[in-house]
Amino acid sequence: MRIAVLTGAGISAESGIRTFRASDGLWEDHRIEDVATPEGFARDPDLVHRFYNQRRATAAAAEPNAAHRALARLAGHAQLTLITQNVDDLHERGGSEAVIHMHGTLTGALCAACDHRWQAPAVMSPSDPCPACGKPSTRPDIVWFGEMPYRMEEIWEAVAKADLFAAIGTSGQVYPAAGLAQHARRCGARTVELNLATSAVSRDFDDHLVGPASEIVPLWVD
Ligand code: BV8
Repeated sequence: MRIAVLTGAGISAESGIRTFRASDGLWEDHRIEDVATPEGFARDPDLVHRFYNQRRATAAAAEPNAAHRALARLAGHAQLTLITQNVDDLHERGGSEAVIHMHGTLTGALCAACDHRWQAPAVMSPSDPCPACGKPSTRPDIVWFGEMPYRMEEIWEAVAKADLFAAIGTSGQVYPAAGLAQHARRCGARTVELNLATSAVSRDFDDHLVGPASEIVPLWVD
């Protein structure tokens, strides 16, 4: 059985990482869309680095929960493609491999001048020189609003080939991730949504499991 799973902030909520909705889209009184954009970074790189330094510290202090660990088990008895919108590394620390981080990772650094990528230090600042070109143009390796998510061809193909598509802990408000359930259905997959509540795309799913991810994902997997 080929299964494609898309996770969102809700799978990490019980690990203590705030979701975007829980913060009602605000951070230090800035709209996340303003902070998580190239324009926001150009306007105030220090503010954006502060935003990601804080999230990097929160993620490093968090532990994977039963939902992350259940998905790692699922890979043992299905052909699983695990796609996440999350930038934390809780899937990997919960035992999953080959995770597709379509919106990048907090542990990655990227040079805005020469596209060099490297392991991000815990705390980044605008004056950090790029280890390749030396320019002070370091940014988090995160896909911001208005930027193309990573590995979309691979994602579209895996979802098209899936027999089952599951979305876990995502509000379905951000595209192209939110369009994956429709794509799966159009290509013949059964679709299931696992969430605390309905999402903006619940109509795209055949089945719904309602409850906290750490309870319903292990039940669904096992
Ligand atoms: C692109 C990294 C084009 C940053 C993120 C108008 C219409 C349609 C689209 C657009 C539009 N205007 C603009 C767009 C495009 C835009 C978009 O969709 N905007 C939205 C706001 C309308 N999309 C983009 O810009 C994307 N790029 O379109 O590029 C392009 C084409 C060619 C060339 C160049 C460009 C890029 C989007 C990526 C942005 N980056 N993240 C960071 O993390 O700091 S998005 C970020 O927000 C997350 O990654 C995630 O994707 C999103 C938040 O979503 P969720 O993960 O779902 O989290 P949320 O808090 O919303 O929901 C939590 C859910 O969990 C809830 O459902 C809740 O019920 C549930 N839950 C809570 N607790 C639990 C739980 N479930 C279970 N158990 C629990 N315990």
